[in-house]
Amino acid sequence: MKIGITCYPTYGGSGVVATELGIELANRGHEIHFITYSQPFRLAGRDANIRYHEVPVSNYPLFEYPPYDLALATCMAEVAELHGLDLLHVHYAIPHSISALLARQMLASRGRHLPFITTLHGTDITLVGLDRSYLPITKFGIDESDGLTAISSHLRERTRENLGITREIEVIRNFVNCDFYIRNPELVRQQRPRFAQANEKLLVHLSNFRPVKRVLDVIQVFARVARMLPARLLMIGDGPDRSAAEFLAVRLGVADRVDFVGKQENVNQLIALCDLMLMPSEMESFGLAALEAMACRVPAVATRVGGVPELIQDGVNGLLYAVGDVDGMAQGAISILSDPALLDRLSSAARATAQKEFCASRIIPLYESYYQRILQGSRAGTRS
Ligand code: GMT
Repeated sequence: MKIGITCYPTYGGSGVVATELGIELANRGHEIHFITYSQPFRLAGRDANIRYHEVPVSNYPLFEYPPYDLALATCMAEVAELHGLDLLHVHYAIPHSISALLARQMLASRGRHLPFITTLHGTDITLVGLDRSYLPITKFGIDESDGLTAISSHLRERTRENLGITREIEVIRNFVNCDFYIRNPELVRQQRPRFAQANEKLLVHLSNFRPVKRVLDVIQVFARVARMLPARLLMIGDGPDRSAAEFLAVRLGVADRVDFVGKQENVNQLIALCDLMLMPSEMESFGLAALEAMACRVPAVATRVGGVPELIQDGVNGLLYAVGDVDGMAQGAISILSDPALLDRLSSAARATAQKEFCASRIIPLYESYYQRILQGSRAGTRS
């Protein structure tokens, strides 16, 4: 198949999923065209079967707000026509599904059908989509999509409840490449001393440091853990709450034990050095960061929100707490880190969950068969 993929190419879960999906599909012989405003960050250096088309956005003095969604629609239609795309797959509804809808209409006026699939990732429904200025058009874009998927059952239900969507929504959960996200003992032996000494436990947090991630809770939990056992914390990522988190680390007297390493490209190699992930989010429609950690044998102490319980089974492959329960999360982390047998049991179960349920090799075929269904339906004039 020839597939056009659009996403937010910068750091963020939906962009990661879209990019990894394109890479996996290209490895399986499909021709993938990324249509985005900059090159997706995990795409660098990979080119077999993958093309990247940058959306040119002109900025005339008249435009206080350059109309990116129109430039994107134009680029989608051009790429689809030039390269004979079979379909477009857009990640994150706003504004991508509306741009895809315009591209479909532009091509229809020339007698060519270009179906598009929208994948919902979370904040496009739970936060941004509920904003009155975006809600009606988000609902319209979703209703008009030829195919619609959500990354968890939770998000499917929220989409139905919040937006009143009644059409079929296919649940295809986040995935991870289990050959790439893996703990390599030799790499751990060589690299771990960069971040922790042999007697210290290494905790990790990975996010875009937005308020929904509650990075201040990460620091609060870590400070409690560090009082009880020798430990260090790796903070991977960047975003609006980073400086507040750095300041809190100073205030709680743990700044010398917390490493803010910023945005990183090979997060798989960093996560695999750690013992435990902290993910105290206010909301996660799925929790890709926890899945990436679990594949590396790093269980997560997380919050029982959104789609997280579809990934983490409390006490089996990680621990779940109420949002804001920093004492509970710290207690849980301490109990895991001070009991090698428990840590080993949770680590093995975490890896097994990633491998059995969320490996790319299992999830990508679900997308492929969904694409086929949409293509057949759109040829027959029906909609999924
Ligand atoms: O919260 C983020 O990390 C960004 C956001 C996005 O759309 O880029 O992530 C959402 O999509 C991820 C990939 O599908 C999910 O794993 C995250 O749970 C989801 N974030 C939220 O729902 C807050």
